[in-house]
Amino acid sequence: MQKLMSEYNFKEIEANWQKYWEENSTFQADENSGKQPYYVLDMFPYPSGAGLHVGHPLGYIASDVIARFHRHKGYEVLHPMGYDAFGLPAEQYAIETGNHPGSFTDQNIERYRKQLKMIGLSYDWSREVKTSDPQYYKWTQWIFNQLFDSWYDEKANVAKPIEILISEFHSTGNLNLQANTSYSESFTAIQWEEYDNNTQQKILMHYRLAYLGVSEVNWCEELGTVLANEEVKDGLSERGGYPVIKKEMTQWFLRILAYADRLLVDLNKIDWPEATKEMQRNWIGKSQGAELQFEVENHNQRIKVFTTRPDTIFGVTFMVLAPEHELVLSIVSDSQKESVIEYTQYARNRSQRDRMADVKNITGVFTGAYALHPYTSERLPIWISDYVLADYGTGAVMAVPAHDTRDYGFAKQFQLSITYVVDAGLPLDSCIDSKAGTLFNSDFLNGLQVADAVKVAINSIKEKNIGIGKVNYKLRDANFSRQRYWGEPFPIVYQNGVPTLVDTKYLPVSLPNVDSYLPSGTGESPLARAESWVNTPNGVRETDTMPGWAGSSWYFLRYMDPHNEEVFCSPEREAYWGNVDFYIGGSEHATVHLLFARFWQKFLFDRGFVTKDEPFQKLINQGMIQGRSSLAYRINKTNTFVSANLKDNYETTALHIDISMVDNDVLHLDSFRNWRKEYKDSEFILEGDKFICGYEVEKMSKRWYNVVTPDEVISKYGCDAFRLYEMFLGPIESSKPWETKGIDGVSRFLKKLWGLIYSTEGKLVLVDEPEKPEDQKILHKGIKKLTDDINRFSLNTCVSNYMILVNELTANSCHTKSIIEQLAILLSPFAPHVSEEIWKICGHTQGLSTIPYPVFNPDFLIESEIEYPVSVNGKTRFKIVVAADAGADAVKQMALQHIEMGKWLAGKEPKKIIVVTGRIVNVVV
Ligand code: ANZ
Repeated sequence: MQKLMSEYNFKEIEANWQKYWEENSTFQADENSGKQPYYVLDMFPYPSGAGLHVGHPLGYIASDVIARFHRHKGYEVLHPMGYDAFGLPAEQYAIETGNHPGSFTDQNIERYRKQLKMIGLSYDWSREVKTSDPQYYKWTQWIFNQLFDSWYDEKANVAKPIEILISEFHSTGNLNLQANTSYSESFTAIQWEEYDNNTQQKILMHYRLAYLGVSEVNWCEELGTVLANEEVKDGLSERGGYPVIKKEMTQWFLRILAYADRLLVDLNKIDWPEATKEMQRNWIGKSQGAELQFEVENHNQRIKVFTTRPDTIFGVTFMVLAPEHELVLSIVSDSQKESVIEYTQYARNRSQRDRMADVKNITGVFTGAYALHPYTSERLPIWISDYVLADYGTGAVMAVPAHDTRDYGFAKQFQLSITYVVDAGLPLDSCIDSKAGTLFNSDFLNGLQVADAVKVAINSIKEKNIGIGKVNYKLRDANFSRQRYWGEPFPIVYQNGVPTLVDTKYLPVSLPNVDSYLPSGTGESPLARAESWVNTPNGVRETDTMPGWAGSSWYFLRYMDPHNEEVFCSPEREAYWGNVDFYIGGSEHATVHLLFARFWQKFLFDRGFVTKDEPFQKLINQGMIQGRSSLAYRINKTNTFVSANLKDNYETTALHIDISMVDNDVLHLDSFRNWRKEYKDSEFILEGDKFICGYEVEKMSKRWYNVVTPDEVISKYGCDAFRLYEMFLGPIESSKPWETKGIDGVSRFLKKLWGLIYSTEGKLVLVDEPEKPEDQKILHKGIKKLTDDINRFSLNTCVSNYMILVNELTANSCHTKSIIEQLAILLSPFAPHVSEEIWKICGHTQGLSTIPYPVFNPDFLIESEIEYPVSVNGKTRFKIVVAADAGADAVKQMALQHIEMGKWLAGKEPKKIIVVTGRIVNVVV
């Protein structure tokens, strides 16, 4: 295939091996190999127009090391790659240019694929998926169909087919059911039979795991579109700066709340970073407490509140409703009506995030109405305030200012009374939100500790019939609708207003062509423009599309069986691979992607489509590689720039400049002058003969001119050097800046490695001879360290181990073929091209990717001789080398007979000799 090369020519070596792997389908996974499976997965990228910079491959290289290592360890490895191809930037591009987002996306994918291949990643490219491919989203739609046709049985804690629910309704109505539902009425079997189809369908909608509901969206009248939260800043659209208001719209939802508890508890089953698990716990936000009711004075109404602290019931001094609360308008007094309405309007358009985060601006209005304390009948003024969220708990709180910070701030602001009820040993002059202490001022709770008082209070409110114990979640059912073009169409047709599934045999429902990607202007998605697509003989199609996370919630399953046209993944394939053994990706996906993927997996598990109820067994979050920006300091109001160390003498402004014009912080002046017209005539104040730039470590981005691409690094230093260097930068989980010049170290290492095979004169120096014990010792020390480090996922220290290994073998002039062969296997997960080349030079005709990893043999580390330092009167004077199994007496004799010892003894007898076996000899003269 290629001639032997005496010089380390990485360009040729790397190109040849990449070709070899491709031609031989080296990394194609084979379900029938009889080997144990191991599934290594990267979070698949959104193919953006900018391509990859050196930060992106950090995780890809790390997972590739793990994949290659496991092939050597005898596993059948599945290591696939694909594209999360629906996304806002492509949509935006389509709106601006009128071009189809699909072709733009495909162009970007081309570039990504080319760059990924350049890095020598051992992907099974035959399994590539793209979420925007109709053959892929056919199955995303199919999963939606299953969700639509399922409900959640809370008794059995499992999702079941909707037919079971319907037959239950036919036999007993909903009286014996414990289902996750928003339906609160009861009906009998007879009543069910009497309902017309429309009513039955409406009721069923309250049980389906994919259901239609009403929710508030961000509506921008000027842009005629709904915006994502990220597209709204301070109540204005990010694009254009137009006002954004909240508007109620019917949307699709997924009933993830049915899974809240399992999503929480099962975190204990998986090997994920604790910080990521904690983020999921907080996102799910389970709180245990009570729901209880307060009567409203002179109204036939009750206010229901959720509290985690029913023990503080005697500390309630007022009530607060969310401004959107349904009771507000019916209880407000005439005199307060105007200010209440005004306040409601103000609060409506503040985002939930602002409302939660804003603790400084305490605002609110009195409604003029009073609630009655259920135990003391005391009158409690009812206020509205935006610190109470409409969609959490019941949207109302019993305020206990003495023991709740937000309530305390509110009471102080509006001079409301404060009653302390928990003694936590602290002075009673500020808010005491401690959850430990003894109750006082509290009737039947007096003297109890908080934890016990909570239980006693819940029992009491149950007895009094004013409330129940209750669990609440911060998690909301997931909004699954987007009013966008570039997403999966819903497999839904409305027949007389009733949403009906498009039968699986007619999937995929493909995206229609439209004449413009602009929103329709009425709040409907651009799909509404495709009238002939929308109107079918069977009814009117749903025009919303699915959100970006739909396709990414199950892609790992499709890789197992990507070309199957009958089913999303065959049961045999799924049973073989199980779940992902090793998943790597950025921590920005800690909640949305990872939570929804877990939810879908659990759902598919419940319905018997998969055998594991967690998708990702082990997870690692790689850190970010930051850019190192270069700065030039311009003296204010001039066109003169000053070298970094002189800048303090002037008033300057730092300017980001392109890092390609800077070498070792020294600016190339002509490149700078030619960079932009306005710098053509710049003047420079130099240090000596140089202009030194400042620098800043920050996000790698075009905006800061600090982007380094893998393409440029690989073309200069080679892919193996690039891979080693990425791993060498530091622990995989931590963020670190990129500095291209640091790559010289690994570059030298590779040349040194090559020197074990070819002399500087180009002569092959490998020898076929028995291994020398000292080389075996070096090698096996290396095997042990490397294996331990890979298993601990400490990849940066692996690179130092390689350096030590090659340095020591070089120092020993080791050119023994069998040692070098093992070295090639050890190195192959990190630097696969050069390793393959060495393996070939050693005489092998097949690649080394599945050659067993060398096994550590501790026998090689046993020392045959030991070196003892000999100290005389506390100071080391000389050393002796003794057989490792020599006894203390023999060591003592050797030390005394040593010629050096004669000098110190000068004919006298030593006063004392102590031998610490294996360590040291101490002589006192
Ligand atoms: C009385 C009380 C006394 C409370 C006390 C706390 C401390 P988590 O843990 O987040 O679930 N709350 C209830 N619904 C709310 C809403 N819609 N918006 C804002 N706050 C709300 O917190 C539950 C606590 O947050 C509840 O318990 C309630 O205040 C408040 F010493 O009730 B507590």
